[in-house]
Amino acid sequence: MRNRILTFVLLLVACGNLCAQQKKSSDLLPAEQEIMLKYGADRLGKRHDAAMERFRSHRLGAFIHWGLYAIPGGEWNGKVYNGAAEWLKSWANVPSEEWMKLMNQWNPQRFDATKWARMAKEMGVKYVKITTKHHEGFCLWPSKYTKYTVANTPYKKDILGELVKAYNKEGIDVHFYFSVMDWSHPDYRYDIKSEDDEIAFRRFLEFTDNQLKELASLYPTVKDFWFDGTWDESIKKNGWWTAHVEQMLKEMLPGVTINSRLRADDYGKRHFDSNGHLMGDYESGYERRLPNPVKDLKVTKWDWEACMTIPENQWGYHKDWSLSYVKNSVEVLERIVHAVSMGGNMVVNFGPQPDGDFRHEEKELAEAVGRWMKKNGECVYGCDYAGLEKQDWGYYTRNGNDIYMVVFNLPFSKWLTVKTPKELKPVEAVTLDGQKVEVVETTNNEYNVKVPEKIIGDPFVIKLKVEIVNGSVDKYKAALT
Ligand code: FHN
Repeated sequence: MRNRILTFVLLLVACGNLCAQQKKSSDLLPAEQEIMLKYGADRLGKRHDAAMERFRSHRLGAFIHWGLYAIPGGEWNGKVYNGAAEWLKSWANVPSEEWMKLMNQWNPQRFDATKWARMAKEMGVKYVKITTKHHEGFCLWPSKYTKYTVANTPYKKDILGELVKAYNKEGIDVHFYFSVMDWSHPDYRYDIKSEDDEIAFRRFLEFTDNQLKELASLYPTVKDFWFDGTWDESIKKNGWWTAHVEQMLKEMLPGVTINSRLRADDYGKRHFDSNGHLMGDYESGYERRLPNPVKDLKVTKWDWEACMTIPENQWGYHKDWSLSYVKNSVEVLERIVHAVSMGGNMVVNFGPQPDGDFRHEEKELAEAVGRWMKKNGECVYGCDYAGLEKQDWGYYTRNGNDIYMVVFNLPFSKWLTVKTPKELKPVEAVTLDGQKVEVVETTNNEYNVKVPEKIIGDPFVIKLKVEIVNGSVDKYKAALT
């Protein structure tokens, strides 16, 4: 009998595991069917403290991918590789000892943290995510836990420290990108297949803890840790460690935010736990892609942040951008607004040159985005999902009773269709420089908003002031068909 009960219990557990693995992320189970997790989500729903509100209201950030990979810029032994430049070590199969010889060439004479911070300020970004250490293992700070750091290069200086200081001086928050996967570390394992692997990987996790604690104590103004390189089996089999890291950093730095990419639960399920709850503070799976503005409205239920490259897939500096499509500033702006319209943040990536300057295409793009943001930023900062049906002319964003219509596609009719939910009634429409715009009600809860006379080619914004009404005015009787 006892054996039968045991078998039954084991079957239940096995089924629980299987169901957990097969469930789609974000498919919530009814509460009574949820499985017990030690390392699942620590919270249900969004965080609403001041630090998280700050993260959310910023909406626009920049990413910096800077490491040794900037030196070869996608070329190794005369061969140019099309893939992401920061992965060159892997594309060209370069052993770590050889790759790390690039440290002898790390001497970015044109690097000026103050100029970087001014560029970010001009672009209108509210935070910058910096690669403290990418997969290659080279650290932009003088870590005492490895020899592969800026301190052991001809440049010697603490790049990360200089950047934190300069960005903070401009009022820009700094977020730390940190790759757990570290190609330079002898104890890193892609999977755990033996006891030796387990012992080595335990050492590796301790080393990683030390580096993280070091970063948190050397640079206590850091506002966010953005983990990457966390997809390997070795990490998925150590979900406990991912929960521990989140807790450790939150104890050291109250208010700090952590992305979902760090986390794996008891069953190795990532981002969303086996019960469908988001782990970490915001979802970070949207990389070089965005949720569909009609089909994926579920994302408005949690915080999320997307990141994008300017060329197709180059994060670190690649010397030849002609190898893939390069987005123009309007395409970048459209992605920024698209993210905000669905309640997300957008982070635009830059890959500085090995000399410490930015390539001219990046500078020009940052300037163009900045010009637009200066004029139109109020439809981005502090804005959220508006709750209106998407229209072909562009995107809605919302801040309280102000709904922003951000127009990217101009219709020939010169009328912009707006459909509101029953409880919302537009009371006024103006351009951001204050010109009044005509609004005509065409049928119940549907309006035509006139395109302003003077449109100068850029995507433009109409601010629709709305009031909340009880039920709709039934002016047009529904047809009896
Ligand atoms: O492999 C990296 C890649 O180089 C880059 O850092 C991006 C940024 O989101 N993350 C990884 C791929 O997901």
